[in-house]
Amino acid sequence: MMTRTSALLMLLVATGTGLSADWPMWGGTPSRNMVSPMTGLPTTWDLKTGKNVKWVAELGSQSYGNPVVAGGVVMIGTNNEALRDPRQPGDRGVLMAFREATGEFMWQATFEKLASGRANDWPFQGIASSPLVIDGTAYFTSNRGQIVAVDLQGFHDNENDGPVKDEKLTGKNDPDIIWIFDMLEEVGAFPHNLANCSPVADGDLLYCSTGNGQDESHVNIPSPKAPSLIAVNRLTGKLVWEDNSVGDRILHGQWSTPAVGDIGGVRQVVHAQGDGWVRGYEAQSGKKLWEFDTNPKDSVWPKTRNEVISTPVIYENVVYITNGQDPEHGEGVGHAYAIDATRRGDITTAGLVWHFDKIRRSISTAAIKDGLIYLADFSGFLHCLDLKTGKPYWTHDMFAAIWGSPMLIGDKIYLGDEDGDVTVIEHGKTFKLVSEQNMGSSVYATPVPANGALFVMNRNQLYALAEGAQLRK
Ligand SMILES: [Ca+2]
Ligand SMILES: [Ca+2]
Repeated sequence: MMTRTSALLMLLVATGTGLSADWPMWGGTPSRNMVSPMTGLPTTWDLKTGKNVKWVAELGSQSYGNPVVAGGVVMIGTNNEALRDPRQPGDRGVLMAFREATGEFMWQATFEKLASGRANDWPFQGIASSPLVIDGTAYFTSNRGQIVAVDLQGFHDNENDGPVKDEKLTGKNDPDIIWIFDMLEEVGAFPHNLANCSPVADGDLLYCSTGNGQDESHVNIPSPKAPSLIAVNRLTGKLVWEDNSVGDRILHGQWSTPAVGDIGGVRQVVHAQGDGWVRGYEAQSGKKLWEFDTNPKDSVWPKTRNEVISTPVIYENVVYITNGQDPEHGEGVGHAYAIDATRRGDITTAGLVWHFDKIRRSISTAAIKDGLIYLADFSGFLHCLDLKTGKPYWTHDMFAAIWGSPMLIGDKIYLGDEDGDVTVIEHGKTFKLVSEQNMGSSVYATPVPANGALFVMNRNQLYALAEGAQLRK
């Protein structure tokens, strides 16, 4: 059980300088700020010669579940096209676990596609959730709209952990399930195309977006009474609270992931929802505290009104968020906001700190450090703004769509794009390019640092990069 003290200790360890720190969730910490104090990571590497490449692991053909690293294990979400077990054939969502030190495959959890098809579970998209790891348990969302808790060590510890003991497959390569919470059965969620939430926790409560949305008609919402956000006890897998402030106003789907932080002395869970609003809740009770509309009132879906896919970032009582649309919808106008989340009620006007409207549609999450905020958009631009005013210092054109987020590690920003380039940029008010490497196929994921290595995923491979490493060919 994680007490506040151990949570604080974990935070101190995670934010300590040097090389030793896991990356146990999307964003590294519950505030989701895409920064790490780690130093000594490579700024150049060469996939052809193997320079600074520690290992490479083969994934499925499409991989959208960003890597997390904890307890010596790296986990990613992908599909089943790199078939590792002939007993589990066909299109499936797959969570794969590898040894952090060597890249050796440890175990996988596979999930058959939902019978309802692409309305709820799009073909070949795999698992698009990043696990949250606490005390040796990994929590993630499957393609079937389930929150799944698994033992990080699987059956490698020779123990069947958790209330679930009747797993059919209990080999070393199989998942040790702790519990499963089915959001379709338990709260009536109807995920549009794919449930993808990367969970976050406060104490014993685990928070997850249900992904509830429209059906294939893009007009009808089959489950308007289903919640957007739920809190589940992470030890028992039982529902604690739920909120449905959106009702039948869902524009499309709900693919944003919640963040947790102390705001004005109140522990809050912050979640961007299907009507394009961001909402803050008292984390333990679920009491709604505030809400903020990320769209101008005269905007019209889908031309100018956006949904929110990026993750809110909590930093010194302010919430930073960009809006945008499903990549399938292409490019368009976007918005970025700084929101004073100490306010209460509808704070669209009263809580506005700044609004940046030179950004295009964005599905990327912010990186914040030293009074600067980095925001990327789907049109391929990386913006560096003043954190307090939202005034731009510089903009860099990547010349390809950006799906992932800028990751600020030490004083270097790492950012991937659809062309497969990972660009490294100096942190600061003046733009300075450090290097650019191509990863061979689209980099939809965000590069993440852990324990002296950089983990970069392309569509079908996961690379561990480290200064001085040499991959033998
Ligand atoms: Ca076990
Ligand atoms: Ca078990």
